[in-house]
Amino acid sequence: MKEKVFNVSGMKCKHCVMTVTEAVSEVEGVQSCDVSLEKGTVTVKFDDTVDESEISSAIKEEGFGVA
Ligand SMILES: [Cu+2]
Repeated sequence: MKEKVFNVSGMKCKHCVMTVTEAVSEVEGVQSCDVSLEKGTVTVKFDDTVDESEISSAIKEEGFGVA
């Protein structure tokens, strides 16, 4: 199990949080996803089978920026 904190820009409201949470959770192998709107962070726990780029891509596809 790995854990990474992604810095995500563009999240402005609870709807954005839901959108990001759903997109990340849909990536196969992701165990949990915790979004902080205040900090602009997305903390993800995932299996070793998952590449970090899959997660950042899922976030970007929803129109948000990943640092
Ligand atoms: Cu929003």
